[in-house]
Amino acid sequence: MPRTPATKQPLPARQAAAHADSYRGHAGELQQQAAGQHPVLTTQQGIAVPDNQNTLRPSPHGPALLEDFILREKITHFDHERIPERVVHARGSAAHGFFELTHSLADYTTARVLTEVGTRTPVFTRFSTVAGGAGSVDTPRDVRGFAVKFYTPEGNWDLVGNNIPVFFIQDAMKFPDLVHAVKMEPDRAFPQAASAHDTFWDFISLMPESMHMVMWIMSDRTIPRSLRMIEGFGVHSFRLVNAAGESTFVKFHWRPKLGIQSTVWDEAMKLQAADNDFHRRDLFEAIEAGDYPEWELSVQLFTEEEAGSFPFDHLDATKLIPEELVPLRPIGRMVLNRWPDNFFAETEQVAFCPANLPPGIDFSNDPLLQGRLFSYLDTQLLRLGGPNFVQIPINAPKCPFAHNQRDGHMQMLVPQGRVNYEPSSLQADSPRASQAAGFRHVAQTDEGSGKGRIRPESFADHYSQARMFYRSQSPLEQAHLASALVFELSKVQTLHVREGVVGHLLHIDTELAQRVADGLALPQLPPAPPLAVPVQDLPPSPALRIIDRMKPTLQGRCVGILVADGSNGTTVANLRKALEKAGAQVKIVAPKVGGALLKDGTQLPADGQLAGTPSAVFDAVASVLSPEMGAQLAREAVAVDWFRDAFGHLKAIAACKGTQAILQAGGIEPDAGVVDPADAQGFIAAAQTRQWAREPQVRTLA
Ligand code: HDE
Repeated sequence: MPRTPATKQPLPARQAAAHADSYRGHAGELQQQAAGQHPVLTTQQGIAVPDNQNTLRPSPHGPALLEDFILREKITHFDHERIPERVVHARGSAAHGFFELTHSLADYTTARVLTEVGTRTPVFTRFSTVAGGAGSVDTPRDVRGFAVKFYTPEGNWDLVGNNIPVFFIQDAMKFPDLVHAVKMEPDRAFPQAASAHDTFWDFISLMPESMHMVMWIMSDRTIPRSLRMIEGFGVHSFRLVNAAGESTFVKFHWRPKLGIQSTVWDEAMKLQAADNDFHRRDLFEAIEAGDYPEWELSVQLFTEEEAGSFPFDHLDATKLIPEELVPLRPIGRMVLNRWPDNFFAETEQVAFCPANLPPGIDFSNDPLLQGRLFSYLDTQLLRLGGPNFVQIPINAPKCPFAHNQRDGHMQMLVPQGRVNYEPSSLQADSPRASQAAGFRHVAQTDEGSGKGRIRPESFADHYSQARMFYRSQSPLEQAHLASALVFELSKVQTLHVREGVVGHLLHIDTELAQRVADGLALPQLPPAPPLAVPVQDLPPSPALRIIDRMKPTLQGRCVGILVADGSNGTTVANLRKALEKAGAQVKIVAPKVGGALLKDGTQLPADGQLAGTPSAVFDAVASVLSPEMGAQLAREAVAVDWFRDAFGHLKAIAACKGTQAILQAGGIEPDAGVVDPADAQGFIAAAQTRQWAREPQVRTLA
């Protein structure tokens, strides 16, 4: 007999049953709240479950019985719920939608997705950060993955890009080293989701080809405000192939309809604390509200001869082709209009691969792309457990398919017939290869000089485009970039690594190098590393800026209005109406989540509690407070921070008279971006952009 502690006397059998029932009954009552016809809960084998709350045991305090197949099945399945996360791009958010072609590329390609104007091709698009694990935050300084799976009538096309048009390295051979260097350090397992540490910058300081990418990652591009406001790039040159077999090089660009917008660095850091899921929530809420994010797809097309005249190699993924050199041609739009039904089944299990191309699109010889063609399938075999992952609904093509691949782990299909090989003569409907419909590889001649671990000489210029990028930025963006380098290198403990990076900057721009050296308090400028080829002064490309390209609109933006007991309801209602009319989403913030008792005696519910809803989550803020509540909140650090941060993050503020005490407590000297909430139009005009003119007042622009 099992011993029972004195305080736990065994209950008589009937009493124990009643106890279990009452527990079930309680859970049942809670479940009653969800209306509807509930199906009977079953095991995976379809056996109805009599009780989903209590383990099978021989007596009320007896051990669990091994016989309890319901418990064992439930726990075993749970134990196996996790699969390996992606080695890079582990944290992501995705949505369903469509791609609609607006301009045919029939002169250049046979791919139906790029020739049938007006056709809507279903897509699934996943955005990701690169370095952090699946449970890391949404807003670190990091590249964003921008991967689109087009379910075309000729098979899946995966355009697996990033929000930056270039990459760190020129050859796939270096990728594992790059990723090891940027991920958390192996002996200490930190930092998570951050490049600001020794191993990353050590690698970078020894990798001159990464300098162009370094300019991009230190720019505001890597701290986006919203995934709906990022660009996307296919990065590599691909080829389009037309019916005559002629090929044209192509680069793919996604441009967000809402314009590009980033945060400022202090805001990005505060967002990390405020909401780990800031970007995921933003995308979810926009889609739920029917405010569907949209991007325009454009192409840059160029011939082999034109490529030969560029002052860089178009097969080198550390180089971009300036829009001023090869203009962008818009060809279609992508709209994301449906959140996945299930995160794991879709967002986690989706498997993108740059090798998935329909006939009419082909690869180029970019050595980085060539390595990627191998890597994605290989990693997915491990991550998704075997060769049948294409049968998972999110990965399966939506066009007819027929092949002789059989068996393997988790085979979900039930192939019919005797024939699973080719050539064969026994079955009339067994699949056959087709020259006419099949994928066409562009015939290329490459005389070559023989086998070897070779890098072309045309890949040797590592600094000219880095210089072009830096010099194309506005003065504020240059200052942000310099500050980002100072921030990152200040987290690097090894002096020679800091110096090594500054040495490279000398080849990009001496003033930038000096700024960073000053920011790090280096006693003198370190030497620049030797140059393989001279740095060219390429013409600046204004299209590379982002500050000028934020759209002056409240569409897609969110404004927080702070209220408290005694607030004037009419002012709040008028402001809200005007903001919503201008396209903004409005959220009410109050000291208590139940809301505020307004001056007119009505209760205004809040969307967020002040302490848990910092101003960093909004694009602009307003407050309507009575003088008494203003004075009271001026003594609350969280209220003072609300305004001080909004001001420091260059946001428009609509502050009523009652709020003045809080502004004073925060040391805020109102400027043109601080208006009265009664002036709704003035506030809307100010909220459509950031208050860039304020920036020199709130931080030192090194
Ligand atoms: Fe990736 N990359 N990558 N990458 N990549 C992966 O594939 C790899 C590169 C990109 O939302 C992995 O299924 C190599 C460039 C995105 O699921 C892996 C090289 C670009 C995603 C892999 C690169 C990308 C990945 C990890 C250098 C922009 C996430 C899990 C040769 C053009 C896709 C997986 C998603 C994911 C390998 C470089 C974009 C390990 C070897 C350049 C957006 O296979």
